[in-house]
Amino acid sequence: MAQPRKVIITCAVTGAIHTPTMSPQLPVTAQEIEDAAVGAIEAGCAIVHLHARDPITGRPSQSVNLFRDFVGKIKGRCNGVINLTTGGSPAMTVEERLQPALQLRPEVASLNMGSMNFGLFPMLGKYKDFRHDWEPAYLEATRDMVFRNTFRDIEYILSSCADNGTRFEFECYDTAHLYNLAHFLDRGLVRAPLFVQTVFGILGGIGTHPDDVAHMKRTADRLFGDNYVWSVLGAGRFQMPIAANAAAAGGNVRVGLEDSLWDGPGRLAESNAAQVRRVRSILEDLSLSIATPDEARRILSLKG
Ligand code: KMH
Ligand code: ZN
Repeated sequence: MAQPRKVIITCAVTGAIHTPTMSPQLPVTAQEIEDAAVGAIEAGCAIVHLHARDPITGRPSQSVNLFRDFVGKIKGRCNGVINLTTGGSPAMTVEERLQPALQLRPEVASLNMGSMNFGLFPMLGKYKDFRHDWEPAYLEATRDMVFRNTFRDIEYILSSCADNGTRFEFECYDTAHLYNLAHFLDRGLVRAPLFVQTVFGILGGIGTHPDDVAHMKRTADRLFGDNYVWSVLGAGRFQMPIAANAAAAGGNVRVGLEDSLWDGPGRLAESNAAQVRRVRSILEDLSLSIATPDEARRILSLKG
């Protein structure tokens, strides 16, 4: 009898989109990021996608020392797969963004598959009385900012990590990014199984309509056939609807406070673990089974 499909849950615990004013639950310090990651894995995710923040200001940071601190401790406390960002924040250079993954050699690192606008400024209208001076300026600056991921940048990250066994969560925010990934596959610079994280609802990328989800999947199916593992991430209030839609259509899911601070209309999520529990119960209601970290390692051919 065929084995049931196992759904991989990724939890992105803090990111660089939200700022500390937006939720008291957003992990900031190394201890908070460590506890959030371990809590999410205990709640049922297989992979934790990690960014770091300056512990005093809460600003996104790619300091390798900050990452080293919590990565080692998370590994000491659980068996979850560690995925380190190479996206950092749209305000950082690609060299800066690469350093944690390059030096700490995680099983997985994110890799953003194209340049795009990345508009965080609409959030300015929803918050006042920011806790830190940098927060409104950070959001405002994205009006003019390009999230730069040129072909040379992508190649630079791939070649820099080529010898460390890291595999990638390919972040695709629009159909063009799928074609970019197909280009790198044709050139032999990436290999199957490709872990394709299709991203919905970032201002600058594809939207959140079910047609958008279906179109990304159709395009990926056509370009990659059986050579890819499909996952989805819906930003903000679209997190759970898109997860449910894609899971029912054969996809894997990403949740976490990086992508949405919410647990329902007007209700902040109490933790990353709470979002993992929420998506897990949706998946189980769909009669789907959840992948353990070791099952995710097998599905994605990780180095372990
Ligand atoms: N913040 C997400 C929309 C990265 O870290 O490389 C995409 C992301 C990028 O996670
Ligand atoms: Zn990220």
